[in-house]
Amino acid sequence: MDKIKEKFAEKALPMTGEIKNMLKSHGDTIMGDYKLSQMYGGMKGIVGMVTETSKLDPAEGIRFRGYSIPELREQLPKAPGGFEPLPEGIFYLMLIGELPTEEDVIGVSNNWARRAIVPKHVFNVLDALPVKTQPMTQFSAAILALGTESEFANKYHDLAKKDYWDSTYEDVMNLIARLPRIAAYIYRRMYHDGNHIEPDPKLDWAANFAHMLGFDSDEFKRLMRLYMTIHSDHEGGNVSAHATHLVGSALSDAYLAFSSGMNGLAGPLHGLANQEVVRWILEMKQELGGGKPNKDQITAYVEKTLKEGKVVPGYGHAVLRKTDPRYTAQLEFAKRYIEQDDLIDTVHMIYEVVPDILKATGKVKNPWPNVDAHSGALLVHYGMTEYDFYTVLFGVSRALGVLAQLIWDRALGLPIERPSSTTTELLKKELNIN
Ligand code: HAX
Repeated sequence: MDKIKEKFAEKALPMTGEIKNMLKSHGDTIMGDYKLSQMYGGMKGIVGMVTETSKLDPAEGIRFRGYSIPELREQLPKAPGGFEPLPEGIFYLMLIGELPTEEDVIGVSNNWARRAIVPKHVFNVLDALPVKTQPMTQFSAAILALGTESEFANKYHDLAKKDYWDSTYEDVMNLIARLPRIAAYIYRRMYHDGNHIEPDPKLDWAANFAHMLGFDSDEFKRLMRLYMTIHSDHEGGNVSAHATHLVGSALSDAYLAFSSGMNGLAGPLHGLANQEVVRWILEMKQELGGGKPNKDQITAYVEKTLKEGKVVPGYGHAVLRKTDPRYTAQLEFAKRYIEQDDLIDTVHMIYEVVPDILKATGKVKNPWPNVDAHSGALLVHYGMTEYDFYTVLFGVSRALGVLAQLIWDRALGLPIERPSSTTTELLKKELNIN
């Protein structure tokens, strides 16, 4: 058995007993109230489920098993001579709940490299789609096509409930191992005439991804390691995590569940915002006749965007109420490694301008930048200019958190999710409104 799988079983399986006991003694405890406005407001602020992998604090930002992003940039194992954490490490942390050793991380890297071969029919499915098909649509279709390999689905009728986690673990590890190849295939097919690059199993997961995309510089590999780490999870209620969990709760296999999560990530209010940011800045530059915009010009463009009834992409958040630490990590990365870049300067100047304008609207609850405000500019700097593709990168990373959680869902035997709903008519009756 894989060492990490053994360790997971040691950690997770006794927790089912602990949870049973907790529910026996505290199951009737009232955990919170909610308001009518929350029922019409996307259920924000209602803590309605359990996610083990990470927790989002509105003021502090994300903590993965209690560790903040700055702490993890220090403490997670790195590639030899590198400064950024290896994403294998954050996966280990989220799954096991402990910081990994170098050996643990190498173990995960080798494990994924062994599982990385993508069956040919998945490429055939991609090749059958028009080359201009939206990259996230291709990504989701390829994940579904890969589902023919699902051990959980193929064995389901012979499995006892207590063993569901085991084949879900196998599905998750296979899926994560294969996602970079699928994503790179889509990228090379769309933007490099289908000139594909074979994986290099000697490289770590993120570096191999960079290599298959066609970016072999140490700088891009370094960026990919950071990118894959910081986008990996954002507790359980965001659309991609919740969709994966919800669909998985019906015992749909990891491929079906994760593809649903990716369909949610593809929305402009969620993961698509990373490409919207670059598109929006380029449109601003074009409208201004090129060059680097100054603060007054940015102010005018932001005001115009708002006046047109559009959102400023990369700003705001449903939970966070301060600058996203994932934005800050990228800002620090840019300051450390990049001497000068007009687009990155513009992103930083937008940060100086937008929060005050959004505050002045009086309605935006969080005027600060989120993760998506910065990521595109770093990619453009290193030569990946095809911003239509960026959400796929986000999706590859998001797999680490939401799929680690899916193994936990199965190990803890979490039931099918089924909240109740009501109608406006019934609410009006209840509230005596005519
Ligand atoms: N620009 C303009 N208006 C904004 C805004 C922004 N960046 N952020 C929020 N608002 C508006 C909302 O549209 C809403 O307006 P109405 O009352 O007219 O409908 C009002 O302010 C209140 O919204 P909120 O409560 O502050 O924010 P929500 O929780 O409803 O939405 C969003 C959170 C992230 C969807 C929102 O801030 C937004 O649309 N931001 C821009 C898109 C974006 O960057 N999305 C990525 C978020 C991070 C993420 O998930 N990444 O994957």
